[in-house]
Amino acid sequence: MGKTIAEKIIEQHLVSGEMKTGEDIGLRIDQTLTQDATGTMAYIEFEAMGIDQVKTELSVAYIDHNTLQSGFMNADDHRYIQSVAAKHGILFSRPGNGICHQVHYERFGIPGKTLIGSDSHTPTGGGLGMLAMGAGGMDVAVAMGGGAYHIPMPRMIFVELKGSLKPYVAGKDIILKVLSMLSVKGGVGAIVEYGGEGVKSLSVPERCTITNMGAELGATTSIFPSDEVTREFLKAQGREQDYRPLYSDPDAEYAERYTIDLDELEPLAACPHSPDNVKPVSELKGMKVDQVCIGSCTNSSLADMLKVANILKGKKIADNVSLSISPGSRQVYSMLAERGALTVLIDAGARVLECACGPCIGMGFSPNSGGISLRTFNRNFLGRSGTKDAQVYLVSPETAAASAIAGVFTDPTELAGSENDFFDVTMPETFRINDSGIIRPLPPEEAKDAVVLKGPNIKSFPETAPLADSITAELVLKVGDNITTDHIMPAGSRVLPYRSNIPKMSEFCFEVVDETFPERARKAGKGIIVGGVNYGQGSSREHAALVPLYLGIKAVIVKSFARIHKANLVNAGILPLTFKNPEDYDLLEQGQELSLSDIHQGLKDDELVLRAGDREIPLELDLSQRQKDMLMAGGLLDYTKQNG
Ligand code: MIC
Ligand code: SF4
Repeated sequence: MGKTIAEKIIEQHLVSGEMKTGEDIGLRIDQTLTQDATGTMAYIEFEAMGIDQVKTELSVAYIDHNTLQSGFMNADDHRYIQSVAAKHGILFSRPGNGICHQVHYERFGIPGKTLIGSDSHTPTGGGLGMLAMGAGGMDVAVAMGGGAYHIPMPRMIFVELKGSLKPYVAGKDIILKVLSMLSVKGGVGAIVEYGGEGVKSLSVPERCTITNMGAELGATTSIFPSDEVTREFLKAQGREQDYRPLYSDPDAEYAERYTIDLDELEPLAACPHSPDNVKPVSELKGMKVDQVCIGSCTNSSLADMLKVANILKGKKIADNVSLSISPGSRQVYSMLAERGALTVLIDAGARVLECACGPCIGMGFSPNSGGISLRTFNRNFLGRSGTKDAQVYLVSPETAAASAIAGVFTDPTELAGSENDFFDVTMPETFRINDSGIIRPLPPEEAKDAVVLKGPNIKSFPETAPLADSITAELVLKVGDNITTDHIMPAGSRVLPYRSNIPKMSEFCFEVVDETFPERARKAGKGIIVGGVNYGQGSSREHAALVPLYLGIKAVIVKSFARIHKANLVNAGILPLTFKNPEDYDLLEQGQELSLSDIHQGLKDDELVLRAGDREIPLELDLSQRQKDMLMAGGLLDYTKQNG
């Protein structure tokens, strides 16, 4: 039987399990990446494992999230990560060098290799033909130590792309189309593979926009073939030797198939507050816009920025609009300067920011009250921008730029025919290569004596305990469907400086849903959370499990989970349970006492009974043996200590 691209890479990296959908598989990991907001925890966990040098082919520590330094905290974290990286054989990408995913595919990604990163948008690398997955920080720590990465074997989804895009329609519109078809939970447990004639017309950065936002489908990852376009890209990055062709077999089997006709596609926008709430821009035309933000790991490539410069050339942004532009990497930034495009952006009135996540993670640029913000980013969850009542729309760079000039939502295809080709947006023959923003680690013999520098904001890991056989606890919070990790553990400039300080972070837990939660959970001492479908979608931040652990949460009972968050709960030693009959969700009320007994036996049988007053509610567990062992031990760190 023929194989898909992902199956070929999985087969080459399989260290345990069988490649049967849903079965636990262990994969050898070639490369890892971390960013600073999840990195401090990941390296504290790595240090706890007592390993001198990383065992991967390549590990890179990026600083790109917490670049607002309005106190010592972020600067201390950067210094800690830099010193830990130097000591343990990890490359360090300095603040200002760019967003992890953008820099990684430019300078390090290799088709056919496996990559895990402590960031949910790590699948961006799938645009280069890598098997790239987002993971919790602890999983990344284990992989750096040479351990396998475990996932349930995904089912395969095929998206055939036909034809080619019309001018001013973008890669972003393709993934928004896929989101409108599959929804934010349609990719859970799946790998989305792109193929068909249309693929050839898409550049590597366009492919990376699509695989990046595969995270919003809930997919394990997304992947493109590695073809001549990939070769040309790697060659232009001075890395042709990293190229290898990678295609699916003609008789590969897929669980689901979809087709998108690129010729038919029009500019789209994801409306508040979910990336799958997609409408054609033509329907939103004329709506007044307050803010436009261009950048993020989804849309900050050189070509994206040059397309924006072409639209802005000789124009001025509307008086009612504030426009931010963050180029994705130092390479992109310097090439914009070299070509004169930076001057065009500045002259048009853009506020050009450093190469970092910035507004995407609420590090500045929060919109005005009730503001309408058009962003080329990947997430528009409630409150993520830092302004709770802001209305955030996700759009392509073309739609963003056209709307910034007009001051109202504008369909960029209306610009077709006007002269907008000042800058050549096709891929350059060679990119500007300057890796001075990457600091190499110390040679192993020197590394032994190197000191790791820890600031006072770095607090220890929350306490864990082996799994109890029975739990009686209050239902401290009942939430609905599609709860994101941004709901559970908000980010933004107020909270991100405390990523290595779990006690302080706990003050913000579930803030957007219920400000009284942290206080109530602390008072209750022990608690259970109940939720709906796709609980924990979005980011890979393990803080969304570690903080509830710190607040005494023992179990989370939901209709269904998002993959990375469920794994993070297990890693933290919190029981992830699902309703056998989803309608039983309606029987439970916040504040009531719940109890679970015979948990150890239940773990073996994959079912438990929840007692709520006189009711008995059947629950299910869908966990691998390794995950059950982990829970029994008190989480991944305790499990790793016990099992070496
Ligand atoms: C995000 O886009 O939500 C983040 C911030 O990059 C997160 C990681 C984090 O919370 O640190 C992600 O996507 O995993
Ligand atoms: Fe950074 Fe935003 Fe990308 Fe997350 S989604 S890595 S915050 S740019």
